[in-house]
Amino acid sequence: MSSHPDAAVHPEATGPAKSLVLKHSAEQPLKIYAGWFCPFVQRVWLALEEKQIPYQYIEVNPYHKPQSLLALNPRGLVPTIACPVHDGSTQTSKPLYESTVILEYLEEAYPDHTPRLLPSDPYNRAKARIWVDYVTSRIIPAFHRFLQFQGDEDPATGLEKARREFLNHLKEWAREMHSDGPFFLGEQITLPDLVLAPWAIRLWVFDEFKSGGLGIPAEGEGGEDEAIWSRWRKWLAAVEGRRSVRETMSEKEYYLPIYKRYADNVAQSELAKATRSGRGVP
Ligand SMILES: N[C@@H](CCC(=O)N[C@@H](CS)C(=O)NCC(=O)O)C(=O)O
Repeated sequence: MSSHPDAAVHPEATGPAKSLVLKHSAEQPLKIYAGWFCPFVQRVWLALEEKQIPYQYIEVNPYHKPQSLLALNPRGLVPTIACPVHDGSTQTSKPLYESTVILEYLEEAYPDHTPRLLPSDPYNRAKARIWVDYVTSRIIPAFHRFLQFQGDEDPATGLEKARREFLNHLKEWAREMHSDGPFFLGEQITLPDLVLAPWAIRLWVFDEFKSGGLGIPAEGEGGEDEAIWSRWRKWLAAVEGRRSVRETMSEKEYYLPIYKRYADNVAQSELAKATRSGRGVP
């Protein structure tokens, strides 16, 4: 089999994430098969760190799928986890995948680990899930349509439209935030924050690669949207300052070639292809 066109990613985490990987390289019943660069992985990694759940970090290249990954997840996507399962007196493990499913699993399987990442009240919990889903079904596809956009700058059809649609989704999400925050539901970090954080801290890709840049107005320049962008900035500052977020990040120079392939729309990952075909996320 010829090698995947996206397989040339740097083989391991760098910077702060490298230290964290080293701290979690020893054998543990719960294992996460991860790619250091992957925002879906980072969602789960953030939850493990927030909740201080013991885990073993196993780096795999999902564009060069090793048998160890395919045996657990036939689609060969990261994150994939191996969950400890007690079968009588023996301990075995069973696989799980899909970042949001894994997040829910961790919340239920480790009830004594705080912070709780969903509200205790059923209505509020359901409501939080709506905004978790909004990130996956609206914000991320719009992020990738904007990032992978090729073509003109026509305000009605071009890059400007892709940018506006992305920013409108961010604003709609931000409008639902707790008024003081700083996090989505208030003082505590919860799932809506964790599912968006990996993309929020990668917003520099638009200034780096797209003509006209990201386009979120600078402080005081948001016009009628100033209040909502101000709330967004407060949220983003809280997320960027969070230990779990800082410690799961690698050095920017290693993300650059990966995101350049998306910005040039030549990436062949399932995510890139799903964006091109209008399917959203893989
Ligand atoms: N829906 C999945 C998406 C995971 C995903 O797309 N991961 C990427 C890396 S960021 C991957 O494994 N790509 C391999 C491929 O495209 O073949 C989730 O939420 O976990």
